[in-house]
Amino acid sequence: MGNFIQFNVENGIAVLTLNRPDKLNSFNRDMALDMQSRLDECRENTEIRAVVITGSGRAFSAGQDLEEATDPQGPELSKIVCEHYNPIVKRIRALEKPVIALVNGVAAGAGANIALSCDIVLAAQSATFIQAFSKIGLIPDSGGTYFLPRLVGMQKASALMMLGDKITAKEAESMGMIYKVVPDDELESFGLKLSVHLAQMPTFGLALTKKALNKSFGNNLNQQLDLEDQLQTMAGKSDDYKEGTAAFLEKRKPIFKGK
Ligand code: T3D
Repeated sequence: MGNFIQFNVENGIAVLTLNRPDKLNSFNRDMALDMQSRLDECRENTEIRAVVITGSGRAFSAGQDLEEATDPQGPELSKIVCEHYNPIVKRIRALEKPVIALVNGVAAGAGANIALSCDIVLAAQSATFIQAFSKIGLIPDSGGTYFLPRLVGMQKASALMMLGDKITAKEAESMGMIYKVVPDDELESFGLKLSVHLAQMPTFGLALTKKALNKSFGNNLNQQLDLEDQLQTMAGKSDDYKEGTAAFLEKRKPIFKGK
């Protein structure tokens, strides 16, 4: 494994830091494969109950490394999409733990859309988002055409994707693209505090919530009600549900184990 993803696990939180700062954390093949392995580790390690993705230096990620993409010896476009980005996005959506993106700077192309595939997106005030693909003649990938219209509606998504405009974190927050903007110097501490809070919540229930949301836009109401019934039955059998209700009735703080 390369060193393009810094990986730290502490207090039940895994922090994945995209780490090619001199290239604005743009993804080359090694970095994409490293990220996939680290996400697998997050899935397998039961100590990890929440996952944070952020960038080192001044960017979150500038998307695909365009030097690699245009290198005749490099991987071809279809390989980049199928072997680099699709497996990352699928892993983030399938991970039965909350994934929080801390967007510390510019998030462009695949970098922006990987952030949008996370469960909760926080951005520093100075961060920006760019659907950069149209500017170089590509179509948005990494799940962008799936997530963005669901987040901001078809009209805004079309304009952002066709024009490739740079938008501020505040604009992204106002249009519902991200959860919250945080002052630059508070992003890390605020993000970690939120992640610790999530990791101490009933994470089994959060995983089932994610499952329900993953299906939400594809199902009709009846299908979604059936799914809620099925998942609620599972949640109701969890130790966390027993603990949550017992703690409420005993007027004490619950201790959840994610089981
Ligand atoms: O095959 C495929 O491509 C399929 C996959 C597609 C997925 C995609 O993500 S397509 C979209 C790819 N990304 C972009 O088009 C964004 C390109 N970058 C930019 O537009 C700008 O760099 C930013 C708006 C992100 C930031 O601008 P700025 O002015 O703050 O920084 P800069 O000076 O442009 O970049 C700093 C350095 O990073 C610079 O290197 P240097 O000159 O200091 O050695 C620049 O070349 C490098 N860099 C930035 N983005 C990329 C990159 N190097 C390689 N690939 C990049 N994407």
